[in-house]
Amino acid sequence: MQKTLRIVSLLLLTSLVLAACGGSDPTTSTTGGDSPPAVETVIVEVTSSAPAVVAPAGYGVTLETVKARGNLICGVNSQVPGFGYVDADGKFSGFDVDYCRALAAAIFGDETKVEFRPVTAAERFTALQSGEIDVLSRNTTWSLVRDTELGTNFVHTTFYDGQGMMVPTESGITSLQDLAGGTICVQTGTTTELNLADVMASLGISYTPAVFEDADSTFAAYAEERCDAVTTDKSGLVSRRTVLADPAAHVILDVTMSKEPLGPLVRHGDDQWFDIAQWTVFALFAGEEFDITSANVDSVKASATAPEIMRLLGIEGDMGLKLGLDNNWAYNIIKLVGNYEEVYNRNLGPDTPTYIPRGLNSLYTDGGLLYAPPVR
Ligand SMILES: N[C@@H](CCC(=O)N[C@@H](CS)C(=O)NCC(=O)O)C(=O)O
Repeated sequence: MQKTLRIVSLLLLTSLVLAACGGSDPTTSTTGGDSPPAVETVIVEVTSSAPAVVAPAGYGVTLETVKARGNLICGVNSQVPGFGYVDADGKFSGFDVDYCRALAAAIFGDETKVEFRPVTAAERFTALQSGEIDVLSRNTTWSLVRDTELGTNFVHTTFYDGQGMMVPTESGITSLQDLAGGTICVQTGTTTELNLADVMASLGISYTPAVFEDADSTFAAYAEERCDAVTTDKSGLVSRRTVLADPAAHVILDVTMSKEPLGPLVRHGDDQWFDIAQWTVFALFAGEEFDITSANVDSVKASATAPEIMRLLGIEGDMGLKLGLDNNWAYNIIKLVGNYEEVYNRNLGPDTPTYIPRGLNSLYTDGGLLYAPPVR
């Protein structure tokens, strides 16, 4: 009874809000006051014991579209080795690219059902807003403006970063102050460009920005010595240094100019899709936390007795169904793509050219910031 009342009152409230916002007004409508205002409301029964949830229009649309299309379209980088990169054969690889594969594994039980769509810094938000891509996974910094005005929602951070500065070793530059009067190469449409202005102004250092559209042109200008330094996320500097003619001839200064929490983002308006994108990140963290890997996930599943592992791997609790997915969603992520540590090491680990020590990107149990909420 209480549940019914709640649904009715929420529907009424929705109707009133719509009417107040210029929807059909029952007192003036030419179709007569008898017809109720059109309310696009979906009632979703989450479980038999849970209260009914009134979902707004838009809820569930993205998953339906992706399933009907038969693949996920993921906006990625193509010029940043270790994060998002396309090789001469058209094969995409990288930490952000593997997130797309994990999301496809969660949805389809097949990590290959994803089309990678390269987008530059300036293009990326429009591509997401317009529906050209379903999700953006491209070293993108979570900020207030991007989370609100751009019509996008960041899911949990996958890589904690900070902005850095790279210079030729032989320049002898060791601090930002040494760059006074110099020229700094920077990419447009990025937080990098904005932070550079803020940090240099606060330190009272004058400089000339040399602004470029994409990573290739930014770093080509730096390689041609058209600027004294190049700035971007430290991960981007590590990455792009590997493709300079002589990586050892360049040094990343020991300064961190900003916080750059990087992670995937989705469009506003579809909370189910947000939850799927977000819990894909958490499944990667949880896999590492519980020592479940692509190699042992089948044996862990066969012998699991710990309740949280059983829920994560779909043995009990219907966790996948609550997301609108199959209960094997997290099993498929770990089996087909790996846990966070596997994804990290494949792309950024000690055996890769783009090695970045885990640092803040360690589990909370190892002194880092990675922490998945309970799977229950
Ligand atoms: N995290 C920053 C910077 C991200 C960014 O776009 N970095 C550049 C420099 S590494 C990049 O990825 N460029 C690749 C491209 O435009 O293709 C942001 O979100 O604005």
